[in-house]
Amino acid sequence: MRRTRTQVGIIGAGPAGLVLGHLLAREGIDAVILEAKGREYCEQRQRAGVLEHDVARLLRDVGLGKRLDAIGLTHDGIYLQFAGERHHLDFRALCGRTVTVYAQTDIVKDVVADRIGRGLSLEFEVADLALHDVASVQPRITYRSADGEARELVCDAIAGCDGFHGPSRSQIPGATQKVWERAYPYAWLGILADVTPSTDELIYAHHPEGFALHSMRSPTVSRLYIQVAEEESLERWPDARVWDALDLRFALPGWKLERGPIREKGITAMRSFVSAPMRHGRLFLAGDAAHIVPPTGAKGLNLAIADVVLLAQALTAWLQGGDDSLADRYADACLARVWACTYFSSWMTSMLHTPPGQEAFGAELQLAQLRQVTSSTAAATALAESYTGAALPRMA
Ligand code: FAS
Ligand code: PHB
Repeated sequence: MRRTRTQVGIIGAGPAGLVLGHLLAREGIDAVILEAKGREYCEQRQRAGVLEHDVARLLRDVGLGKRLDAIGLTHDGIYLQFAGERHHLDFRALCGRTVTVYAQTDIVKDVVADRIGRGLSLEFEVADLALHDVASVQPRITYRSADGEARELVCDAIAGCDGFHGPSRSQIPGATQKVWERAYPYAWLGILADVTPSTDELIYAHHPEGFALHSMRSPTVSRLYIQVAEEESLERWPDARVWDALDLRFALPGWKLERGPIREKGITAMRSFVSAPMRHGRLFLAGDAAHIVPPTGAKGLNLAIADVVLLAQALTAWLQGGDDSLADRYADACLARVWACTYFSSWMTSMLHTPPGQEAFGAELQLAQLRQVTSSTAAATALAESYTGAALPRMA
């Protein structure tokens, strides 16, 4: 078994692992990123699409803004649609912040290209990865490299950025771990279509038949979602049925939804999930490895990046300056933001989705909430501040 060592072993090359590696490299901290999937899979996996105000600024500040500035779409707000009305919320006017439509796949491509270009360590298609002695002073990761060689990586610290289904969270001892979760009785069916978006900014639509979202990826590619049953299968949703459902849920006099070839279709379960603590010994969890939010608030990706901004600060102070006070505070500092985003995502989800068998009373409450958010400046400002995101955290 080939034994190597690094300061930080990072498991997972999603946004959390890649941005963490990038931030650590800027501080001169050595890290190795280990990813189970191939580069092309990671760069094509359709997920998030909206960056918070400060996340977009962070990416620019750390040298990852070139393509973001070239193809990212700055949006001043969103539309909320309900009961045959469509209202615009102007975030820039309400709170002075905007969001940027820039796909998670593009962030992954940017960081991977930058990391490989710098000759920094990033191993794809690793297998049989296991964590060892995470509470000791010399935590280790064993794995099989893409070419089949058995390897052992000795670390000063391990960052578990391996998503909801990765192995890191299970290293938190059951006696200390707390988990909070809520499953929603519906899912999202998402499509990527080669058609010009029929709107300038995102439309979140409440409808008795179910929620719909019109997003986009570029002036020629649309990204749309509809609420479907939680155990739904793609086979029951041929393209025409998807477009018909979107037409129904976005219908507005004088407005037309343009159709085009659907090049990708997928179903995402909806859940809220938080696990604590996000640290055990020298293992630190970040991103979906520790928490999941329903995508209605566009928070998952942004929360993952907020975690690693804190983690990079903590590991730099510790591994360079010997000050482990930030590392001690890491988990609690993350959880404050995790719960704020969990609340907002759950609130947006409950306000906009029609659960199976909803009573008329519940539908009227949703409409009253939507009318308040689109008529009260205070309520609209609260949504704008949460959607565009709080300032990225600094512990020092
Ligand atoms: P990720 O899951 O992105 O990355 C974890 C990485 O770890 C993966 O590449 C995985 O292959 C790797 N890994 C796992 N086990 C491993 C092992 N044993 N060894 C090595 N590597 C391992 N958020 C939004 O804001 N808007 C959306 O519209 C949206 N849509 C989503 C759709 C889907 C289907 C999913 C699953 C999530 C969606 N999200 C969305 C949330 C998503 O964007 C996450 O918040 C984001 O990917 C979190 O990034 P990471 O924490 O890096 O986790
Ligand atoms: C997307 O563009 O994929 C997207 C945008 C906003 C959301 C969820 C997904 O709330």
